[in-house]
Amino acid sequence: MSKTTLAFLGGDPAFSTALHVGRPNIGDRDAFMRRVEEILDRRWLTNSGPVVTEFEEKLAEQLQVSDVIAVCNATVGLELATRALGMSGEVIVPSFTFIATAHALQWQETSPVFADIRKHDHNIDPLAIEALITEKTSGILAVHCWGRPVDIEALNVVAKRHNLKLLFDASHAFACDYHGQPVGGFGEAEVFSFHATKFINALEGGCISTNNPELAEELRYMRNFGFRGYDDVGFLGTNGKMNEISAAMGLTNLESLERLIAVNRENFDSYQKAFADFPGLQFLPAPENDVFNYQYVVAEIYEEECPLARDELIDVLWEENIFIRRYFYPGCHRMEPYRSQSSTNDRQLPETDAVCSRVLVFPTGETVNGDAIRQVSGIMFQAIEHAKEVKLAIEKRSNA
Ligand code: T4K
Repeated sequence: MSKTTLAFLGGDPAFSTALHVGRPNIGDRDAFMRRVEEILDRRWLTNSGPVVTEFEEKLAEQLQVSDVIAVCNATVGLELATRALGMSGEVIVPSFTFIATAHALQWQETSPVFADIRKHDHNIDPLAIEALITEKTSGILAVHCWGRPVDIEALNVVAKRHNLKLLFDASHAFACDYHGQPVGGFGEAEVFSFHATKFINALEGGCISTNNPELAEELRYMRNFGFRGYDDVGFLGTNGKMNEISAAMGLTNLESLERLIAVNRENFDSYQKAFADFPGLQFLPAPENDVFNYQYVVAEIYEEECPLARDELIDVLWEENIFIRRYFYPGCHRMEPYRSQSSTNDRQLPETDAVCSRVLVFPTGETVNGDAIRQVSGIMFQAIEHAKEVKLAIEKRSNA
């Protein structure tokens, strides 16, 4: 499996077509095209059309909740939910997440207060939350990072004890269970992303799921400018609607859910095998005994045991056209506008910093298979065999 020369050291790239994290999964193309034709014939393109309604019904079934509100993306979904739940002042949130989680709060003029994570699953640490609660705290926005559910029971206890709203960013966790129950029905509401890179994609899109019909009704009005009926605007709203083509894509992909889990699962297992003896590399395990979507293959590189640092491995792989990623480096608390805020810039988040320095996310999904995975591992083994030359080449480049 070893190539003659690493691209980083002057050879040709291993992959002529780039290997990406987040390459979209695409279900039955014919079914999608049929739906698109019907949408065009119907000339009903958005504003709660029949395909969006069908998508919402199927999602509610899948998530086992009373209500699902489809939205244009998860960021807007989080903004809508934050507002509808009356969250204001400060909301406690992990820093180790995609920046959208924090921005959605800040966009609603609510300050994200960053909590540290647990090393073993990269999720918010319930024990870190209580120390951050002040009289301004109105809620907790927890993220099911990489699809692994947070410790929902512990968060329920903290939220109840301090009378806080509990909202979940479930962007990664579609088709993932917590103790046998689908993520989607916990807390006040949960928000999923159907962005192109997500397990189920609707091109762009998202949804809010809840078991509170009154909250759902308010969210439906809010996503449509606050309209409660014809010419009747009841309160401040925005445009958070999903369009019909997005819903058609979402519905079509939903029909392939079992197959997509199987593909991801097989890739996940291939990665564990191919890297079993790689020094200093540890994969985040899948949750035991629960349904899981395997959408993110996440590893950590422990520099003291690996001949190359995490970022050196990234440099080598990118030259081979293998675009592994170091999500969510350097953590939201080290990005603007949060970095410059006095409340944030002295915050110590040691686990977040450590995980940010170690994480590597590998490509998976339909466009990746066992052969590609073995090739990726072959290159990484070759890179550590030639660690000295790689380090020298990096030094030369930085001095050039
Ligand atoms: N909360 C959490 C925890 C999230 O992770 C996210 C989104 C959100 C909230 C917000 O959800 P949305 O508002 O987006 O619904 C990507 C996605 O853009 C972002 O949606 C996602 N999280 C995040 C984890 O990943 P980037 O900055 O990595 O995007 P980009 O353009 O670099 O794309 C990633 C890779 O995917 C590329 O290497 C190429 C590949 N790709 C991408 C697209 C769009 C394709 O192959 N085809 C495509 O169409 O953020």
